[in-house]
Order: sequence, then C-alpha cells, then structure tokens
Amino acid sequence: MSSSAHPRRGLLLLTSVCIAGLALTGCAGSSTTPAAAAPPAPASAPAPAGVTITDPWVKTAESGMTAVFGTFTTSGSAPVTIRSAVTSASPRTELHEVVTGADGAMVMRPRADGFALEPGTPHVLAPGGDHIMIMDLTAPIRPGDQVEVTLSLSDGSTTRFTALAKETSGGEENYDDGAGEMHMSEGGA
Ligand SMILES: [Cu+2]
Repeated sequence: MSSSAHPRRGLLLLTSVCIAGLALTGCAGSSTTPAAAAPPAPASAPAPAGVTITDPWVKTAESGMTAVFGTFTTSGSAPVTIRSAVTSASPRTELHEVVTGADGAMVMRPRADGFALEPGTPHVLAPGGDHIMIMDLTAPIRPGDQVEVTLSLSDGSTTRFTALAKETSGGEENYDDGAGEMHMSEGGA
C-alpha cells in the first residue's frame, strides 16, 4: 500500500502477503465477495471481440497453486484486455506476470492491469512469463484433467475455454518453494 523506494522490497512484501493468504485461506484481498464470479451480460453490445485461445493447458499439481498457459489472440480489430479469470479448479484465480527482482531472481506478482491483447499479436502465456494463477486448489489436477476457464474482457464480454492438464518436467519453474517464498528458478529459455 505505502509507496516504497525499493521495488524489490515491495515485491517481497507482496508475495509474503500472498503466502500468508494461502496459509490462512483468507488474506486481505481474499475472496468472500460473491459478485466477482458474475460478469455483466452485455445484452445488446456490438459483437464482442472475443479472444481465441490456442493450445491452452494447465500444469498438473497435487495441491496449492498452479497455472494456466496458452496463446491468446483477440479475434476483433481493436485491442482488448483480459481483466480477470475464473476457473473451475478454485475460487481464487489471479493474472500474474513474472519480473526480475534486484537480485536477478524471477518473481511473480499479480498484474493489476490485466493482459492487453493487440490485434494480430498473440499474447503467449508460458512458464517463466505471464500466466493465469490458480491459488488454493480445491482438488488435485492430474494429467488429462480439464479445467474450465472464463476470462472477463475489457469490452464487457467473457470468453470461456478448457485447459488440459499436462505434466511438465521439473525445474522449469517453481511457484512455491515451500519455504514461504514464491520465486521462480528458470531452467532455460
Ligand atoms: Cu503466479
């Protein structure tokens, strides 16, 4: 909340708040607000631009958190922004980006302004980069499982898709190192 002169410190603070939220299943921003899941239905909006999703997948996980990836392209002629996401795997889903901290470590954090999609430019969500973060999994996600994802777009429309669960080889990224820190260790790329 307070503006910090140290960006990295701000990051750490932010992630530790997140972790506390995970542990207690109820941090400041946590969701007992039922309204979030019900996007407004545009009755007579012009044909929604919509978003085309190519090869959507979700990383398998036994518990805790995981993420949805894929290639997202607006099918309209104007830019559109993915504002939020809701999934069938948990009541708590966030849009995350990955940034490099002062110490060179990769840290993920919520992206408040969402994912902006420019016509003709696919926006790739991939391990080590932007992703749709699913927190507080309500059940394990195993290979072949399907997770329903609904995106709320800046034009008021929603786009729904199904992400197929895939296992990825270890070492690509770490969302939770189990020591109270959320940072990512990059294997390659
Ligand atoms: Cu994340």
